[in-house]
Amino acid sequence: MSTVLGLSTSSAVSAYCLVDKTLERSRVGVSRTFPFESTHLSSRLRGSSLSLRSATGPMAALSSHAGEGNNGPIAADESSPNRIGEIRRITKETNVHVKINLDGSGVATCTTGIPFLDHMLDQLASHGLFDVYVKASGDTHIDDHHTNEDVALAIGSALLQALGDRKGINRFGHFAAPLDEAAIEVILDLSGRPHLKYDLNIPTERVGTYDTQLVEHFFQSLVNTSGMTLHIYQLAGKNSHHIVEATFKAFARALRQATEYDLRRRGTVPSSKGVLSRS
Ligand SMILES: [Mn+2]
Repeated sequence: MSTVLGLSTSSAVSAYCLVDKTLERSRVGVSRTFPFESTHLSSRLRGSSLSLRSATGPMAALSSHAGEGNNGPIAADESSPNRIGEIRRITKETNVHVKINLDGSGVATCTTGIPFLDHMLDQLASHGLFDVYVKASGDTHIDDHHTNEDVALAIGSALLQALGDRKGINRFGHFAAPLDEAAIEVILDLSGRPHLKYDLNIPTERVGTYDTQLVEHFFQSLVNTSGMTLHIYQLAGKNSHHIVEATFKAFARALRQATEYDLRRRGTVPSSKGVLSRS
């Protein structure tokens, strides 16, 4: 009974409770159309229908995969949890609330007080097909540094939470994205080990009001809390806006690859050690 709904594990149940409680006590005026509520239910149902179909044989699983394209959550087995992470991070400098649904549909609701960062987080949702909610307020009267950093730390922590035990995922992601003259390559591993190789040469100090030094700091912060190995290489590019935007697009696509399920894994941890952790 509970396996039909994909709720046979305690982590799935706790994720469900977490979201419901959060919606009840939310202080940020989440509307009734907030994507996490609807996609939560639909992903459970879609996941369960795939599980039932895959039970008829491997070819049925493959055909249902093809029918869904890359958009649907591909359940590794009928106990796949809902992969939602939620973080509230409150300091004297910032107040950040982040929710990420890895099996979303690309809905972005991002207001950080930093317009260019909102634009980049929209890319993360749209190209990663994640539902991304970010509400942040911070000491931007000083500069954007603390808010940029704390948003990235919270996104990394939310990713870590959403990934759970990482069973059945591809783990690795690799994508190169062009944007006109710019081309950026991103290689990542959801290894549990934080490491950033950052090789961008952004020619101007700012894009809009956004300090381009904050791009590296954003990814370093995200890497540190998520436990991700991330390489970013600039293949080409002259326009700062294009370079940064192509970076976020390539990152989103690579992260989508890495977080999606590998059907042949059948729900096992993609590591010869049998565990992917941050230690
Ligand atoms: Mn743009």
